[in-house]
Amino acid sequence: MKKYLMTLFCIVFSSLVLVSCNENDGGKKDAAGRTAGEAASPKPDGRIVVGFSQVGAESDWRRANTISMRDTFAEANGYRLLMRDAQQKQTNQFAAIREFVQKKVDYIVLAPVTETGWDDVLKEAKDAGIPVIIIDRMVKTADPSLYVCWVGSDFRKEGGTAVTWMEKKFKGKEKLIIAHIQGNIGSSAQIGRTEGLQAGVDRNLGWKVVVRDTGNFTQVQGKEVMERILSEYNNIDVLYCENDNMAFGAMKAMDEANVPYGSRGGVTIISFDATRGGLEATLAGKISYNVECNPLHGPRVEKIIQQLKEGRLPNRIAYVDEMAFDATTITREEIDARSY
Ligand code: GYE
Repeated sequence: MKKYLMTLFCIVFSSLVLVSCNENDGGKKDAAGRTAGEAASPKPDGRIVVGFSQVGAESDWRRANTISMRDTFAEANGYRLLMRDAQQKQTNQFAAIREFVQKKVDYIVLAPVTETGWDDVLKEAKDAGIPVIIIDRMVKTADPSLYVCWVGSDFRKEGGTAVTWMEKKFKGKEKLIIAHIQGNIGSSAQIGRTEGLQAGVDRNLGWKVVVRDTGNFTQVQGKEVMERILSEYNNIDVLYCENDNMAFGAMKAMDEANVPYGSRGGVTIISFDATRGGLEATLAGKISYNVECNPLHGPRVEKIIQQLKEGRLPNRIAYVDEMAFDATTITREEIDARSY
């Protein structure tokens, strides 16, 4: 009996030690020099104040992301959300972050338009003791401790998924003429999806990207870029389009120019995001392959904030799970299950 009690004591004691080792307490630094920061002091009304610098409202994906953040950080859930729409301009994001610092928000959430240029402004937030959480696209900073963590998609993997599908679909085809409409240059979503395609071009000798231009993730510019492409080329096999909204614009341009695409033959369209509209176009056979990108980051950010509140450091980098949809196999149920 005595032996049994001793063993039990040892197990309990060692697991307590393990737990306290796993959880970083607020003041301690981890390898990246991060701390969980001061536990947020609730404001007089008891709410946690979150400053959110959003990229803009350029796409359906972005709008779904905004709704997810608004729903999660609603007053009814004990939060006050200050959201600022940067209209795709980094300088507007600088101004928003400075405003949040001045207003002494408890947490800053940044969805950065591009990866670089953040060092100074994030240093200001750090000096003010406000933890910064990055979502969606990444930032590159010289000092890794300028933000606590990042959650978003593996954009390079998304590009790779699309390319694997292309390799299967066009196996044995000697020459493949590709037009490529990119997102905001310098954003992680653009960089990753472009790198994915480039890797495919590098290993498939017959693949030629004859035109590559940015449509900044918007429908209007997607259409403009496609009009320019059609004025120069009449032999495009594949349109690799870095989001659904630009694909909608491109399809409009092709409709107007009477250029066939999708299941009617002609141009094969590959798109990213797989929003409801994008999936409808996939089911209709207009977009042949649509790679999912999940915008529902609100609950993920809330989990991070809860961890920080408890003085724990969340994972430095967290990728979300994603899939892809093929026009020949997608079902109505899959679209109906989609909330955005
Ligand atoms: O694909 C696009 C949006 O960064 C993942 O930005 C995001 C991208 C998304 O405008 O539609």
